[in-house]
Order: sequence, then C-alpha cells, then structure tokens
Amino acid sequence: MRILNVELITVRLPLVAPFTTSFSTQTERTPLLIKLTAEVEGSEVVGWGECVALQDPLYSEEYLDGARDVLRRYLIPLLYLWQDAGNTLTAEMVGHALRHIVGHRMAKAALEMAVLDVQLRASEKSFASYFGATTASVPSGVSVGIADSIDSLLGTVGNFVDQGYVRIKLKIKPGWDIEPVRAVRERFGDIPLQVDANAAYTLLDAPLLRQLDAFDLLLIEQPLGEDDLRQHAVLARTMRTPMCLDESIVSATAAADAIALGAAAVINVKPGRVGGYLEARRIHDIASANGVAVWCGGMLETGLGRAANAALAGMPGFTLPGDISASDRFYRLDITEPFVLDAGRIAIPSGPGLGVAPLPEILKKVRVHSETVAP
Ligand code: OSB
Ligand code: MG
Repeated sequence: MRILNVELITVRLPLVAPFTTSFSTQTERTPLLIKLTAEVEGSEVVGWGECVALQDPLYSEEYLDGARDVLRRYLIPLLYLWQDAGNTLTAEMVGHALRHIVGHRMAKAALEMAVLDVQLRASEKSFASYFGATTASVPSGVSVGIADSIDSLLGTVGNFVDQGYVRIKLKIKPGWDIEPVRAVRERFGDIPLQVDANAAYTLLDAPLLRQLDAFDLLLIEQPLGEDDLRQHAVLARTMRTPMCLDESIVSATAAADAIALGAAAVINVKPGRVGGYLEARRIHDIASANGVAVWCGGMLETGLGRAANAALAGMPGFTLPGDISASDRFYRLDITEPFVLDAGRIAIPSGPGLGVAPLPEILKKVRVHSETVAP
C-alpha cells in the first residue's frame, strides 16, 4: 500500500454516567481517531485506527495531546519516509519502521491499527480471521467504577447483572476495597467477580489486600505501581487471589519478565498499552505457552477499538471474559453501529477489516478537531 494522507480526528463523547477509578473521574471521553487513506493496487482504501490515550497522563504517561503531537510530528512522517525509500508498507512492518521513536505505544498502536484495517479491507479479510479467532462472539464483562455509597454500587452492579454481563470487575482504592467487595459478594452470591486497583496500593498494604482472599475473586488487577514487577511477585506469593497485571505489561518483553518472576498468573492485554494488536497477539502467544491466562482489557473504546478488541479476544488463549461490554455501557451514541449484549456475549464483526466504520452523520456531530498530515 501507499499512504495518500492521514487525518487525525478528535471526537468528544459524553459518558452515560461518570466513571471513577483510583486515578480520576471521567465524565466524557475524547478519543483520537485516525482515518488513513491509502492506494492499494490502484484503488483507494480507507482504514481506521483509535488511540486509547486518555485526556491526562494518569493511567499511563501518554495523553491525548501528546499522542496527537507525536503522530503528527514523528510517527506519520516516518511512514511516509519508509514508503518514499521504496519499502513496502504493511501492518507487519509498522513497528519496525517506528522503532527509533521511544515509547508512545498508544500512538503507535493506533497508527498500526489503521494500516492493518486498510490492508485487511483491501484483501477482504476480517481482523478476526487475521488473528486466528476461533469463536464468533466473546463473553462480556463489565468494569464498575468507584461509587458514592455501597447502596449506589449495589444498584449499578444489579443493573449490569440483570443485563446479562457474565463477569463484574470492581474498581478499588484505599478506603474503597474490602467493604464494597463484601457487599457485592453478599448481595449477588457467587457471580464471577474481580477487582482492579489501578496501582493505588504499595507493598505495605499486603495485610489489607490479603483480606480480599476471603471473597473468592477471579483475580486482583494491578494493585501496585507500573514499575513494581518484583514487588507484585512478592505480593503474589502472600495472596491466594491470582495476581493479574495491567499497567505493568507494556510489551511482550514485560509479559515474559512478569511471568518468569511470578508476578502475573493472569494478564490483562490492552493493545494500545503494548504498542499494537500485533504485540498484543505476541503476548497472547507467550502467555499461552506458559499456562498464563489472558483477557482483553478496555479503555472506553468507541465501536472501532471495540471491534478490534472483540476480534483479538476471539483467540483461544483469551480464556477469561474481557472488559468488552456493549456500547451503551459508556455511550448513548457510539460512532459506529452499536455493539449490543446478546445472552452475555458480544458478536465479533465478520466483515472486511474492522467490519465497522464511523457513521458519517454521527462523526460530523461529535468531531471537535481534525487535521490532515499529508506526505
Ligand atoms: O484499568 O482497566 C483499566 C478504563 C480506563 C483506564 C484503565 C482501565 C479502564 C477500565 C474500563 O477498567 C474498561 C472498559 O473499557 O470497559
Ligand atoms: Mg486495569
């Protein structure tokens, strides 16, 4: 393929309800979309990418304006240089072409996703078949934010359980941990339940965290800091609840290290956090080879990222339900045809590429910024 131009489109989507984690309360999402137009064997093909960087650098060091800047000034120009030097541009070469730029994995992931979408649309192949997905739909879990009160939490969880979500994940932080988990266990019995601390604790909290062992959780996600691989390994040895890492797994190398150290019995795979869907697939392979379970996390994606995540989660090593919920869990109006819950599952799109694209009328309404990076 030859890229003709790349448009960076920022959209603003209000959330149906505020989403509170240990690091922030979000009331809206401003995802950066990539519309990549390329020429493939004489025809023009458009592909889409979605950058999962949040507005502020609170979950990871990346953030919206930084991602847009590095895409505009470094990453997209590098792909133009790559093709001008006479190299073939494929999704599999994107990581290599961008390798000299340190970090910025979410920005790189979005660009690679758009190139992959063009490539697969042109060859009429779906993301799911490219990844080797072995199922047509994936079980759907939901991530539940920190609430104002236990009562309100029980109401929210009850609503998700009634909708058919097959697994509940509770966000926790110091002061909002043992009691909410106990209350949900008591009210909803033995539903599949797990917690996510988003790095809010330290190893000194080990005695407190061990109290979670009483509630038969599927896992505890990222209790300690991003850099605390060794400390997660120490904590894991003192808890019965399986240790799952999110923020710490920034690459396939980090996944291999975490597994070798005993820091992760389970891995939350987020393609944006690890630099792209191809690296995410490598993590799936490493984990499978080591008997480590993986599941697909989420970053409040629009239908674009949701489509790709569902396809990835169709791979056989994704043995736990992911944070791939229906569009209406976060958005009244998604930018694509909405993803809906059907008997606790989300269908994987089967059309070429992502199998979904932004609906032009909706995109026009929610777009807040757009710029073109031409060759
Ligand atoms: O830690 O998994 C996380 C959202 C933003 C940043 C980090 C996380 C999350 C979620 C939401 O838990 C998952 C979703 O998109 O459904
Ligand atoms: Mg997490």
